[in-house]
Amino acid sequence: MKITAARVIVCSPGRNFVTLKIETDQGLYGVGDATLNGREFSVVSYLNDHLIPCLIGRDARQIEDIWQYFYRGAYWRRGPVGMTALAAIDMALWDIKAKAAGMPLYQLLGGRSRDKVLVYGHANGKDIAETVDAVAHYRDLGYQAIRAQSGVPGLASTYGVSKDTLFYEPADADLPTESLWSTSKYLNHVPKLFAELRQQFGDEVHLLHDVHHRLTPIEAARLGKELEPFKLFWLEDAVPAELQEGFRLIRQHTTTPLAVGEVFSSIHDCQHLISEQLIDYIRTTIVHAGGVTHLRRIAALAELYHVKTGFHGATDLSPVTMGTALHFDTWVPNFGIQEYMRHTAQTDEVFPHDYQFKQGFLYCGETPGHGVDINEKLAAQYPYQRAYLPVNRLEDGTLFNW
Ligand code: KDG
Ligand code: MG
Repeated sequence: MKITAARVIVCSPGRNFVTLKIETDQGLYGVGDATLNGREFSVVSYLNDHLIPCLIGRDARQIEDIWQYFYRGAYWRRGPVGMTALAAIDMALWDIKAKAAGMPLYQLLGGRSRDKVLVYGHANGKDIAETVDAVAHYRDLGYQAIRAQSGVPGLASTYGVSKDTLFYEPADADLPTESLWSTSKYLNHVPKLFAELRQQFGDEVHLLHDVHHRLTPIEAARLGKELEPFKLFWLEDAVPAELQEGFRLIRQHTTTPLAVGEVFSSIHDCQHLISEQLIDYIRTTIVHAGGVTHLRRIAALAELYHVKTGFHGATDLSPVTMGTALHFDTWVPNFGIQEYMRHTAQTDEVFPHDYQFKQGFLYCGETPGHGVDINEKLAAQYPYQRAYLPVNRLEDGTLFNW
C-alpha cells in the first residue's frame, strides 16, 4: 500500500489547528493532528519541507519503520516540533492501518480493557465563590472528576481562569498578553479554595488542580502537604520539569499524587520521573510525543512503576488527537484519567467524529480507524489567525513561567 500524497491543512474554526492527511494508492486515507499551540507554522514547515518529500512512495503499512526513519534518520532527535510532526504522520498511518483492517483502532492495539473512559473537565472562576458555582455546573453535566482553578486575590489574571465557562482558550491574542504572578499570594489562596470545595461537595467528586509550572520543588512540597486533607486526585505541573530530580524533594514531603508531562516530547523527558516513582500520572499525549507508536513505549514503562496515564486534552489538541487518545485510553492497561476540554461547535463541525460524552465518561466509537475526519471544504472557510499563549511576569517585572 503506497503513500501517494500527504497534505497539511491549516484552519481556525475558533482556534488554530494543523492537520495532516495521508492518501494511499488503495483509496484509503488517514488523518493526523499536528497542532503546536502558538508555534503552528514551525510544524507545517517541518512536515512540508522536510518529512513529506521522504514519505511519498513508502509503504503505509510499515508504521514502525517510518517512525524510526524520521526519528533516527533526522539526526536531530526529539523536541516538540519534530515529535509533533512525527506524531501527525504516525496517527494518520494508524488510522489507515485500522481502516484497512476494518477495525476501530483500540482493537488493533490489543482490544478493550474498559467500557468507558473517565474524563475530567475544567471549572474556573475569578474567585472561590465563582469556582464553587463552576464545579456545581460540571457536577450537573455529569462530571465525576473536575479540575478547579480560581483567580488569586491581588492578581489581575491567573492561568486557567477564562471568560467562558466551557471553552477556555489561553491562546487569546495576536501578540502575547502579559499576566502578573505572585507565588506567596497563590500559595496562601489555593488551600482555601480546596477547603471550600470539599466543604461544599463532600468526598465523592475527584478534584484536580494545575499549578502550570510555577513553583520551586520546596514550594510545591509545601502546597502538596497543605492540600493533603482535601485528597486531590492530582496536583499537576507543580514545577517546570526540566529538572527531573527536583521531584524527589516534592515526593519526600507529600502524599498528594503528582501529574506531569503535557509539554514532554519523548520518553527521555520522563524516564527518571517514572522509574524512580517520583510521579503518579504521566500526561504526555499522542500529538506532542511522537504519536501512538511512542506513547505505547511510555505507557509500558509507566506500567512497570505503577504510574498511570492522564493524557493532556486541552482545546489545542484537535478532535483528531482526542479521538486517537480515546482508543488508546480504551486499550491501555494502566489508564488513569483523560482530560477533556470541550471543543466549540465550529471545531466539531470541521472535524466530524464518533466519540461521545455521557455522564462523566467518553466513549470511543466503532468506526474503522480512529474515528475522526476533517471536512476540508468547511476547514477552508476558517483561515489561520495568529494567536499566542500569554507570558507571565513577577510583580517586579521579572519574566517568569507561564
Ligand atoms: O497550549 C497550552 C494549553 O494546552 C495548556 O495551558 C493547558 O495546562 C493545560 C492543561 O492542563 O490543559
Ligand atoms: Mg496543564
